[in-house]
Amino acid sequence: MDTKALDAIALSVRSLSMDGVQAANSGHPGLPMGCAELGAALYGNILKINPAKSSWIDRDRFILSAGHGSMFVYSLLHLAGFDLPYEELKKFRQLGSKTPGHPEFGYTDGVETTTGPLGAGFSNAVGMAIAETVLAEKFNTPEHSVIDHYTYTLSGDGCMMEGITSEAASLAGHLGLGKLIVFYDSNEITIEGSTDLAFTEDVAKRFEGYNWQVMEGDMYDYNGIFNAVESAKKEPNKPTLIILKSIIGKGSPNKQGTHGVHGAPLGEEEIKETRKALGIKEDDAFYIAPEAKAFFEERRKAWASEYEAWETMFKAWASANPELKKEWDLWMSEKTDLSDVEWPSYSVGDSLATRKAGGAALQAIAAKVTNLYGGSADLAPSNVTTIPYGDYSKESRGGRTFHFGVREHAMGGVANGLSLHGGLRIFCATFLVFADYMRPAVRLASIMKQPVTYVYTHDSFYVGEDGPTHQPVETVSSLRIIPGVTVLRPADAEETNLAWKWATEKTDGPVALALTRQNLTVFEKPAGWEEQARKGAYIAKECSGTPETVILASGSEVNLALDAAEQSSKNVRVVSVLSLETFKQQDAAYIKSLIPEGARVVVAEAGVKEGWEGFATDDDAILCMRGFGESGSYKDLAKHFGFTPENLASIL
Ligand SMILES: Cc1ncc(C[n+]2csc(CCOP(=O)(O)OP(=O)(O)O)c2C)c(N)n1
Ligand SMILES: [Mg+2]
Repeated sequence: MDTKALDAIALSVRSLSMDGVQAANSGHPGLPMGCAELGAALYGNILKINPAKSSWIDRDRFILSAGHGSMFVYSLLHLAGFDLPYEELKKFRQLGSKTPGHPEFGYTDGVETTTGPLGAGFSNAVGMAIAETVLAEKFNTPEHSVIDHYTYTLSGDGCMMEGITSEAASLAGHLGLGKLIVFYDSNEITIEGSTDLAFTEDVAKRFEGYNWQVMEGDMYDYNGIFNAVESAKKEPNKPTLIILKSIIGKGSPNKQGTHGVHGAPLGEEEIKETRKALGIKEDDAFYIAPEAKAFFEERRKAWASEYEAWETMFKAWASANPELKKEWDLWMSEKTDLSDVEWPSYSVGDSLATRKAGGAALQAIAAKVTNLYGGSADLAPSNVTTIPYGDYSKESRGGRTFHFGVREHAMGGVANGLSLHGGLRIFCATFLVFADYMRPAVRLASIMKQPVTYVYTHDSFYVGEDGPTHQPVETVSSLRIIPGVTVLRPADAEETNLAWKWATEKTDGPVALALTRQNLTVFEKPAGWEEQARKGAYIAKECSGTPETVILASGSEVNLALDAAEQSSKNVRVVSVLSLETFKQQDAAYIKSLIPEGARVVVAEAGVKEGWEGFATDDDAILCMRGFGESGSYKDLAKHFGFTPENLASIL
């Protein structure tokens, strides 16, 4: 171990970080300065990466869960030789730079996931560690281990306080993810001051309770860190938490150890003092120690040869296992081939819940798309999401059904990590009303353009007796307003096939499926409806003559609209809106082809009206929910809330 070189790296991280934050006049110098030695140890010695091939599938993953300390990763990625030029460090937090305020997946070479919402990165790391075990189980042979890497993350006090971390840690411990190694930057400082204000629990005991291996050490003791990592690697059955006592902002003579250095520039004066204390010339901004540069020049050669050795092994594996290699190529390709899927088929008049139809579509896809994995937050029987390829567990890494437990937020974060890792297509499931428990993760999936599919069943007051807590009212609308989230609310089993197809073909963002608990009747559709439905909406039932009224309905309300149209004496066209947001993005001509000028427009959806107002002729023309649900049989509730053909017909 070359501690002199590591010290030079740590010094450079401190210098680059404090100067980056100072230049931006905003940001967080405390974490990068406080954890600089760990950064040096990680990028200097521990991580198996190849900056020249940053997408190498078998690289170790490093995730800065405490995303506010972003200059930590930027400094290290630059030093290590990722595609992050020196000039970018000087443009920290500027529009268009590769050094945004928090690490953003897809913007910066070497950044594995978007972090900032505390705890999110931790949950992503759990997902990545699971993905590693899945791919290793699938592709490794006794002769060749083509997948064999670790997942590391750095979490702070904030991450440790967040509930998502507890959920994800509990799951990771249960699953015995031995190749997950978490460093905890225990500086006992958060924004408001000392952690004594709000956080005095024994984190070590907590994680031991989760069935983790826990070690404690000093952030500034390289040997201690290396030994801890070695011990972590020797424990294949438990994830490891390495708690490192540290000093926030270490190196700043007057501010270190205080919350003042958490999220504010040091200031010109203190930067001068700090440079003096660190042995950097007074005006040497963005200083990089020559020893650090020289060290990484050598390190890159070592990384390159390690990578070449893997490639050679990979080629040998590929030629020895041509069938596996074929599957590998399928798994690793971004697009999913659905051409062989034997879709369940239905007849007009069939009556089944879209959750059931969803389950059938999922099974049909899973039979052909062998890298489709997923599960539910303990609601698989209700969500109808179990696929018949065994359970994923500590003992069985080959099972394709995850049991996330009752942990919706972590499920969302873990799903993101599974997807980000590469190689897998991921779905997860819960009741629609609990989508709110995982909303931050859905938002991050969208920001990161991850094609995760959310199966949200029990999508309205038709849930019935469980009452208002279980009856989504605002949930569909609130998912639709997250940019980049495609929300599909299919109206029958055939639309559900299309919805699953849509979700599985998507490569650039999450899809939420809103599915019913109650039965819906399969209705007759015009030729070519699928192509039109891809535009978000299509004419489900045409009337004779010019339509006087057009009903825009989604999901279960399409059946209702068809019945109401039948009862009405007017010329009524029924439009099924599978994806409201997609429909809104169509050109005026398409929208007009469905909603002719002059027609009365009535909207029916068993949710709040927000999102639909622009279409409806007036407020009286919207059949929606104007409050929360009630407990009762769904038939009684439908009457109570006016979701009857008679009532809808009365406003046409
Ligand atoms: C979910 C979430 N809540 C709040 C914040 C705002 N925030 C950013 S950093 C921080 C304190 C974090 O403390 P710690 O993790 O100990 O970081 P340190 O001060 O040690 O750098 C808070 C509350 C956030 N980023 N994410
Ligand atoms: Mg802290």
